[in-house]
Amino acid sequence: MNDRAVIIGLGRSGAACARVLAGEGFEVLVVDRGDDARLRDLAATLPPRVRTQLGGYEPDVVRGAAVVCPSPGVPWVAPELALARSLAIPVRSEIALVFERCRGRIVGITGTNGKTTTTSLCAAVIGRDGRTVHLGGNIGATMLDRLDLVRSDDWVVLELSSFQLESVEAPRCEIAVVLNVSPDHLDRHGTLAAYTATKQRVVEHAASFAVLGWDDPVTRAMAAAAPPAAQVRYFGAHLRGVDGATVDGTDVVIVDSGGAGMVMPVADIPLFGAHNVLNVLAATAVGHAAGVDADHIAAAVRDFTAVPHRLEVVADRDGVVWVNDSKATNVDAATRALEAFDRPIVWIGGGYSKGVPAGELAAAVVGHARAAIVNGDTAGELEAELGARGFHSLVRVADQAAAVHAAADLARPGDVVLLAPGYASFDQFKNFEERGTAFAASVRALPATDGER
Ligand code: UMA
Repeated sequence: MNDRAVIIGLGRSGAACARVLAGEGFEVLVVDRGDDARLRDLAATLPPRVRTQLGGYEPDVVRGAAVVCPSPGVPWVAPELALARSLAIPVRSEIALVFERCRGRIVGITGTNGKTTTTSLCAAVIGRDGRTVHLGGNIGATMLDRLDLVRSDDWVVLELSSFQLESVEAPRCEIAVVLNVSPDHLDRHGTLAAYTATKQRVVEHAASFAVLGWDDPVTRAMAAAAPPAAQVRYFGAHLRGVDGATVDGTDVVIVDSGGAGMVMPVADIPLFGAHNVLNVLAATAVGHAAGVDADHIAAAVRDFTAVPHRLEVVADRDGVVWVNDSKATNVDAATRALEAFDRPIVWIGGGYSKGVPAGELAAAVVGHARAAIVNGDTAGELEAELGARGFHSLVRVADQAAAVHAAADLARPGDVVLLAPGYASFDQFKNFEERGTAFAASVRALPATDGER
């Protein structure tokens, strides 16, 4: 029997595939276009049966393999994957293998923004009454290498990115959730329609429930794609005549068969911003669909703490609150962050462009920020767009470390300094986590003030 597995990309998911397939007796080859200390360290942790080849690979590396596993960062249309398909070699991503093999009850959460917070909230809500919950997916924790721990009555709560969904033909979730859709990853998916279709795939394969954002016309319309066996629930600030979770006056409520049941006061939600109220509504609708009662849902939300890099307060110095929203890697997320505060904002933004023009982000900055500090690859583009809108409280610096110093000079007591870049991090960092961690470190390293600024 041919027992060669070729894994493209030595990241978190590639390493998980390598460990699992080697454990099943495959001769595993992991290739990566990169070659650096991180990759070498990770390669050294893999089982002896796994060979690694760093620093590039031939387009026909898949030839002779029994299975090919691409990392999420490998475009689904990459030539090496096309070759595998033409040779009838199965192409299976880590997350596709999870869907094929998982015994548990899957809740799959996708959408452009709010995925990680909502996924974490859903896991907390479903686990609150004592059920076993496994949390993973795009959130950073691979699931394939933990499937042994999953029993059939356990819940598996997965954050699903468009990159991951692209690789799963039938993402069958017991509860499928699409939060919202706005332009992102157009460099990978080509068009907004293609990106939207990828997200809609979870709805098309929902087994029991589809939970959809009501306030976003794109996700609301996805109800038509749900199979007859799945019930549709919504979440949103203004539900009309449908079941789900919404706000009634000052309270989060569950609407079921037209009747409303109290969950908790909105004021008790321990997170910044109107978008986080929506995330809580989504988790409430999911919890209700999973059979969790309102008291347990409310208790889980009350005890929830912000996920790192998502409107995370990293310092409160001399009356200035420093907030890390490094996960705001697109216009929509950065706009929501800018809308989340009722105090003056010194905004830090700019980064690696994914092909979305800067105009809309500049307009949001003009609408909500007192001052802006731009840096990174898109600094020039942002400077031009902000200038064109008559916004001149603007400083352009080379990199994020310099931006933190500039912000310290500009900020006054009562301000928020908000890192919500609106772009990916790859111009200066490995990923958004590294960017957020570097931001927090730069803030902590600022010299102590003498109060005279
Ligand atoms: N690589 C190649 N050839 C390619 C593309 C990539 O060799 O054509 C190599 C890279 O050099 C890299 C390796 O592949 O060394 C791994 O790359 P990867 O970026 O696919 O990363 P993983 O570490 O496996 O992480 C992936 C997700 N990354 C992406 O989708 C880009 C992680 O999501 C996820 O947490 C992890 O699997 C576990 O499921 C991160 C992310 O940025 C958080 N996601 C995007 C987002 O949220 O916007 C979609």
